[in-house]
Amino acid sequence: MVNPLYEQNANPFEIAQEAADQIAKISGIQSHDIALTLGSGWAKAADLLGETVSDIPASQIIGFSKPSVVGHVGTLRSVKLPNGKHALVIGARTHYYENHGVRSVVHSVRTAAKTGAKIMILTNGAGGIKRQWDGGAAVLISDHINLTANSPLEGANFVDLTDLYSKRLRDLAHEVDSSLDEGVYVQFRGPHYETPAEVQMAKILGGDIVGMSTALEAIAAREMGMEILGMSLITNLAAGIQSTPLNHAEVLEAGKNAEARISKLLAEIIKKF
Ligand code: 8IG
Repeated sequence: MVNPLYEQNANPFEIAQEAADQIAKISGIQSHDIALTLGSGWAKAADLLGETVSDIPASQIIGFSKPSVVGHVGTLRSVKLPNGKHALVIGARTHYYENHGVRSVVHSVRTAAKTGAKIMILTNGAGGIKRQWDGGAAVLISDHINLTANSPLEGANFVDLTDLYSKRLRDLAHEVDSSLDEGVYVQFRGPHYETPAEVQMAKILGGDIVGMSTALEAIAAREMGMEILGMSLITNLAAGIQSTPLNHAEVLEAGKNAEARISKLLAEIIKKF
């Protein structure tokens, strides 16, 4: 079936509502409180959060496409947290570089909002511009620079992005781990990694982290009125900051090594919400 989001005249919010209705029906959970997108290196967090009520292949839900990247899982999981709240764990991220359009990129976030989620946690694996982040550091995203030259918003919708990455939620994260650094996330289009010159550009612009996701999703989440927490796992130093070439296998390996630690951290942070 062709993804209905590709139809020029489709209403992406209606399709997100339909997706949310399907999730409610399959999981039996009428409303979720928070949602998490788990990027590279963060997948284990899903198992630590609480009791899995339902694990739904994303391909069963309208508007979701199959993941195209090894290391990205493709399910939507409804988890009951120890405090009784319900979390929707999104293991199915569509990246901008897949060329399915921005509507597909942010469909999961819009769907999460339609399930009732008021808090959106966006995680990713990313490159670090700060040398001290070598070795699997988890970093809170304080702001972003969107270098995709695109927006998930359609029409004259002038959404405010001041405090896009909630100070309140970052403060709660710091209550769990006061040593957590913060940084500005720069979304590049990908899928190629940056040249060293582009990394220097990002640094001069005020960036600390380079990645290929999250910024467009955060904008869509804010449009939906959600409060956003962003976290990057620095799996590699950005090109030119580290002396050796980047490769995807090493990135996955670094993610795996950090996975248990950062997943536990995320689970602890969520308990505060
Ligand atoms: I993991 O160095 C991961 N994702 N753009 N640059 C960009 N994305 C990334 C990187 C990186 N590492």
